Amino acid sequence: LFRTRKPVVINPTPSYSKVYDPTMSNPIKEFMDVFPVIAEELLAHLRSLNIPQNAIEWFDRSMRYNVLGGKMNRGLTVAETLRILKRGEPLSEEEIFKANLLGWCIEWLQAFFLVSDDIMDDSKTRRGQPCWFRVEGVGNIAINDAFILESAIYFFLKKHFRKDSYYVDLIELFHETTYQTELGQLLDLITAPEDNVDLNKFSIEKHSFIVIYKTAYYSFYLPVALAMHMAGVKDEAAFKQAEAILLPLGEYFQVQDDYLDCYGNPETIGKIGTDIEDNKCSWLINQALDIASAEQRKILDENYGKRNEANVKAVKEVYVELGIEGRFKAYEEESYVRINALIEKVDHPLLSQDVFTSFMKRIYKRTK
Ligand code: GPP
Ligand code: MG
Ligand code: MG
Ligand code: MG
Repeated sequence: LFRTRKPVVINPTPSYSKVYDPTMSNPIKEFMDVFPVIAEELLAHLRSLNIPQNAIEWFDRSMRYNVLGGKMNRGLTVAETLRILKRGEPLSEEEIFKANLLGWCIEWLQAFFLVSDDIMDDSKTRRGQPCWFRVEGVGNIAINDAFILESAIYFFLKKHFRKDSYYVDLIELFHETTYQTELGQLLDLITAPEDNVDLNKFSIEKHSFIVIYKTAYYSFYLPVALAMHMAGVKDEAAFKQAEAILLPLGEYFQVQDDYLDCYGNPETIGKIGTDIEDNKCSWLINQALDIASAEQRKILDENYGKRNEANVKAVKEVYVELGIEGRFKAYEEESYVRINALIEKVDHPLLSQDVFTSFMKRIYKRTK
């Protein structure tokens, strides 16, 4: 029956061609080339179910809107790491495809998180366009779209890794990482109740837990651990050693995100910060609470967590008085030195320091 139905043609849509540039370097091109292939796999599967055409079109649109358009750092890291772990031995075409497919699985995971996070944070824009739930006609359907984005990961894993010895490791890793991220998101949300602003709830220890769980595991540990599985690493000690660097690196990355929420250029970061009005346990407010005078503390108590420009402005003025930006710059330098010292101690024979230095190079002093 479905053979007679008109197939959905996967022409690059604007959001794909926006990120696809034929002159880009090989690893990026190799990565980008995988997207149309696996997007078509999903759509072909839907067609085989005889799901009505309008659902296929919805699915396709949600996938393009939410998976594409990011920096793709996480996705690109899997193949990059695999290359480093294989010490320059050329990867086969199959290995390149599979590593990039795993990279796309992270991008799908991230799409699932971001669609959900933007609803929870009541955000306005993401990657320079309205958050998916704000698109006309989407609304709460975005919640189900987020679930579908997550399910696609396990569809891809089954299709391409079912026969590999490390198939179960991949599934477990995605499940565990998702759980860790959800725990971080839980603490992020309950530390920031909208109706009850209480800055006493914040602490730098809580902040550290939140950011390691909500960001570092899926953004930093996951891509490297996936590549390690593909490279045949089995020794638990190697995974532990990688984690010991990638979590601090991810923590530093999320502190940058907190900083950019307030001081970044929305045009560059593609989103408008909402941490102050959302009553978030951000790195910035924790620094301010640490050094505020009694009067400054009073201003913060009265203005933090309110959805009003004047209140946000009052908080930002206290940040200026306290030199919070300067404290961030010092933290950035300190993190660079501290994490590089950790990297220098990496000595597991199945790892390489280059895995971590390439990460650091990419994020140090980032502006987006
Ligand atoms: C980002 O925090 C956190 C996530 C993307 C994890 C979401 C987890 C879920 C289980 C939904 P953020 O809110 O600071 O990110 P941004 O600044 O990009 O909105
Ligand atoms: Mg959030
Ligand atoms: Mg958010
Ligand atoms: Mg943020």
